[in-house]
Amino acid sequence: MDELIITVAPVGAELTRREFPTLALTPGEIADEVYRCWNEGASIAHLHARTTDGRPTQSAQVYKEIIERIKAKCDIVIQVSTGGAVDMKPSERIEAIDSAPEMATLTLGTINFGKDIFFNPLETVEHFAKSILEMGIKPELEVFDLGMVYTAFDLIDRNYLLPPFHWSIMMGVSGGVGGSIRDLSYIVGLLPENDTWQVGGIGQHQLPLSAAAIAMGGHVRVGAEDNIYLRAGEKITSSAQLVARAALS
Ligand code: KMH
Ligand code: ZN
Repeated sequence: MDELIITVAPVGAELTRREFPTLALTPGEIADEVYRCWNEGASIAHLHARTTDGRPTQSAQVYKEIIERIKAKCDIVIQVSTGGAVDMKPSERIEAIDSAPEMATLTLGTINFGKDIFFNPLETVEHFAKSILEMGIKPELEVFDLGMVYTAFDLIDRNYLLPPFHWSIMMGVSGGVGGSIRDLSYIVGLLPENDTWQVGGIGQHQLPLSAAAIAMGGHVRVGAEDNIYLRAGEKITSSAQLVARAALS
């Protein structure tokens, strides 16, 4: 079995301090939180940036500052979000890759996202894929539903994406694929055998899907962006707790 890759997503765009009082917001706080997660076994940091008043931002300058502070502490692989927040224009979302990360997310289609719409029409996906490729950044193929896998295959056929491929199967978003093992197995069954993949379960799906992914030879994404509970009724104070639990496997 290959070594487990744990991606940590400690910030997100939607989470607030009202729900999660210890949420890291400033570059210094985010770097400290990522360092805690790295110490527990995380090897990729999926980052979102925030303004000084806590709103999501895709400013390359803010990402650069976060990345600089993280790299001063550890060599965790940096992955920036190109998903940003649902109310952002594509031109704003893609700015994040100018911060020179090692990886960036590439969401492969549009979904209802709770009450919002996470808008990713084909021309946006193509534009993001091309920009990521031209910058020499590794995309993470982010699928929230089955159709997005086929969109990725189409982009692979048309050379918008180059191997090796790393997939992120995000499960349990309201509007996307559910959180069942049956759905996970079906999607994983579609992926070429030598590709790597991780699962990111939302909320209560995080723990069982992580366990399933590990047992199936996949990798995991954990962190407050997706889930703020260690167990029913007990909130985490740091994403490092979720990383530590995944690393125990
Ligand atoms: N905040 C969501 C709308 C990503 O980072 O690539 C999108 C998201 C996905 O978080
Ligand atoms: Zn994200």
